[in-house]
Amino acid sequence: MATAQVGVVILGAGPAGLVLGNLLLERGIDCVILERRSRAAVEGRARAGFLAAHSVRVLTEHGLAAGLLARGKTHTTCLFRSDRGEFTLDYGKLGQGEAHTVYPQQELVRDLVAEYLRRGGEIRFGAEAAEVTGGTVRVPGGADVTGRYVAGCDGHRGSGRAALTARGVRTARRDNGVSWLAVLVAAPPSLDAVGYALHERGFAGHMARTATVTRYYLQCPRGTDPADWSEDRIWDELVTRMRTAEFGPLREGTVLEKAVVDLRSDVLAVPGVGRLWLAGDAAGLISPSAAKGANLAVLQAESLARALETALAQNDRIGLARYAADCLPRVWRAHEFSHWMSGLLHGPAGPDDDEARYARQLQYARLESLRTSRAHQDFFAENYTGI
Ligand code: RFL
Repeated sequence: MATAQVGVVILGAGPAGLVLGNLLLERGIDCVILERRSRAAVEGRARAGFLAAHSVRVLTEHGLAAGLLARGKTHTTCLFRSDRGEFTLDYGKLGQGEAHTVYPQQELVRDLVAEYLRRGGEIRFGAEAAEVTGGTVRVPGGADVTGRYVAGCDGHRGSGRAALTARGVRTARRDNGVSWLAVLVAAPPSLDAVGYALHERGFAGHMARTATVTRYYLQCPRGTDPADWSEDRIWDELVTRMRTAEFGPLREGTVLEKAVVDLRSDVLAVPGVGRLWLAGDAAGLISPSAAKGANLAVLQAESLARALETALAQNDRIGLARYAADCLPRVWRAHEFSHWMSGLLHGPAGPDDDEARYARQLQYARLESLRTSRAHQDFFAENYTGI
């Protein structure tokens, strides 16, 4: 059974779908969001935390930033550690002079859900989009929903992406071959900055989230089971890789969550065809090495809202073609930097042979260039904060 047609059916209530929904409502376009999980699950899922200046500008311009402006923390420095010492980059004074705002993704999602509902929007939680055909979305156990357009914002494993690839849209893909154990701990940040530690045992990272919660990353082999990492093992490894004997202790706390993230990236050749258009992780997955995923989701949602407004008002798809043309070069810049970061952070895996020694020396040379070259630092800052 099909319900009445809406302007846009949005799949997924993550950052991409919720920003898009809010921007469409602001433009007077009717939409409905289908989300397969419960509201509590969506609002409790801890992932990203670093919002680029562009994301903050978009959210502010559209009345979606009250929470992050009130509770987010500004970050302008990051530091690098290795057996050659430690240095800090004040990226807020380099490149374009931009900052990050640290605001946990689940809090942003909570704010976006509340604002979307306040604007009169409809979200169906527990409604999984099983299949997209033309403008119609099949929801098992519920009524089909039809829109003039469908926006697939349902992540990398969602139905939007599956429908596009089934239509022959091709993907460009890279597997970095490494994984990270992503850990969330109940402890205040140990550093004022994001910390990147290069170590022969593998990369370790420190990222602030809130005054009481910190995210840490530990590079681990592909196929790692998080259950093999006890709290003691996690802290022992963090202490070693973050070189606390040399640079000072970490503030330890209970491990709240641990998950393994494989560093993989891909981009669809076009983010939409006909009545189906994608944004966020659905359109492409970016490895978390440079914290770009949520920022690309906001960028694409803003651009897609504009394109859909034109398409609905003028009944043409020029705006949608422009969406692809505008976004893809920026997406690829983010991927290029993410790939560069990955090369900086990860030493060679496997035996200590000639190739491994060569790869490690390249890693140190890159780090040394970043420590000493103002041009390199400006490049870093521009790409680190830009989108
Ligand atoms: P999301 O957030 O995955 O939301 C998709 C939503 O769609 C729902 N869904 C469906 N609903 C209906 N029908 C279906 N068939 C559906 N299939 C799925 C899901 O339940 C979900 O609610 O995608 P979106 O909106 O594109 O947002 C992308 C971001 O979440 C992601 O890129 C970032 O979290 C990546 N990321 C980071 N990005 C940053 O910009 N800065 C960071 O600091 C940062 N840190 C991270 C990260 C990702 C991480 N993990 C877990 C991969 C840290 C980690 C550990």
